[in-house]
Amino acid sequence: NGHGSCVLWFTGLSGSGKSTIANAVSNELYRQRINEYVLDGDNVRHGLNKDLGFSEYDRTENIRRIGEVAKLFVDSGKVVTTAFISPFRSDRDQVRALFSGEEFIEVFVDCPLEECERRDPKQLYVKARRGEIKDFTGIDSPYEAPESPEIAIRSDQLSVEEAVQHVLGYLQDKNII
Ligand code: GGZ
Repeated sequence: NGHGSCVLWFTGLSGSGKSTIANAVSNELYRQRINEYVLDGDNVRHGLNKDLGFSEYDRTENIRRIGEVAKLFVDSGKVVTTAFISPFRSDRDQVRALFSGEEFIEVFVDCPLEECERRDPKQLYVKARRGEIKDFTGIDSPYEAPESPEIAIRSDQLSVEEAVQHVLGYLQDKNII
């Protein structure tokens, strides 16, 4: 297992491309025989965190638990990729504090709200605008963008492939992979 361990903590709006890019990074790491794992809504919000919704308290607890799980995986030697909106700066900073200096890599998937709304793959923004979903991030619940993320990706300007190369290049520069 000749590589370092870290968490790639993706953050960004719904529809920004977090999950798509995180999963593409994961596939490339796997192809390179790197011991990796992805935490996302599919395997966390439906299981460990199925008691949580989208209130401010619940989101903070969601992120706290995911941070602790990510720490366990990093301690076991993995490269962990997480894909959650994680809208609150203080929550992300609390997770960062669980890790040593170079282990926590914040990846800001930066996409203008207008573009996320244009994409609206699950029609959630339409529903939020109509008031059918309350506390929707970017509409009536805040998103606090990272101030100094290790990696920033303008997902409306880069292809998924380019985004993946950006992340992999960072890991190579830091001698993690
Ligand atoms: C934001 C919501 C909401 C509300 C349901 N606000 O695009 P998606 O569908 O697949 O991703 C969103 C996902 C966000 O869950 P996270 O665990 O990443 O959020 S957080 O980090 O803030 O805890 C969206 C769906 O859940 N979803 N209701 N009100 N996103």
